[in-house]
Amino acid sequence: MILEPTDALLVIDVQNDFCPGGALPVPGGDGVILPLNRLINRFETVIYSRDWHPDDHCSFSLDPQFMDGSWPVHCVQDTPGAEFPFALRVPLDAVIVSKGTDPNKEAYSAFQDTDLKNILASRQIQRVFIGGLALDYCVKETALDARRAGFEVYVVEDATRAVSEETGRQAMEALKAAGVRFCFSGEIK
Ligand code: VGL
Ligand code: ZN
Repeated sequence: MILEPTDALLVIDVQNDFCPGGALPVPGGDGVILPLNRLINRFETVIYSRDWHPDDHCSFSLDPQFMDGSWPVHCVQDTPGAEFPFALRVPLDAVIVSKGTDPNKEAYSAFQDTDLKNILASRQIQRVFIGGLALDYCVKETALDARRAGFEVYVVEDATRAVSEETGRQAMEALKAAGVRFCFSGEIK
């Protein structure tokens, strides 16, 4: 796959709390950083999303089940857990969209209540490549929304990880059924 100026890379929620040692660690979550760093240098358009919750967000549970609706406190605005890992390449002029800021609403997709669609439209983006965390939640919902918005969508398999194996498998099925394609970072030239 040869990159075009109308391609964008979406780096979804690569944040300390989703990496090992964080509040809601995704198994092997920090493994996405290396392939993403390589890709970040190659794309003209790179957009970062971050989970950016108020400290009373509705998804927070005192007895978290580590599934939809029941998460530990994570990615609270302006805390170290919400920051990008030091090892992740983030240019000074990076475009960052914040989501999950409404205390009463869960928001997995980076399109939900953000400017993402307008940002992509203003740059005439046609194809989006998506990596980051987690495959079974925010990457999945972002990819589905990107399809609904009419983009050609690739999830970069080696640049994403799932919270659980089971829901990760289900996510891949759902994505394939929606016309989302999968590729490896090494195939992107
Ligand atoms: C996410 C669980 C809770 C994600 C966000 O970014 O995939 N997962 N909040
Ligand atoms: Zn969250």
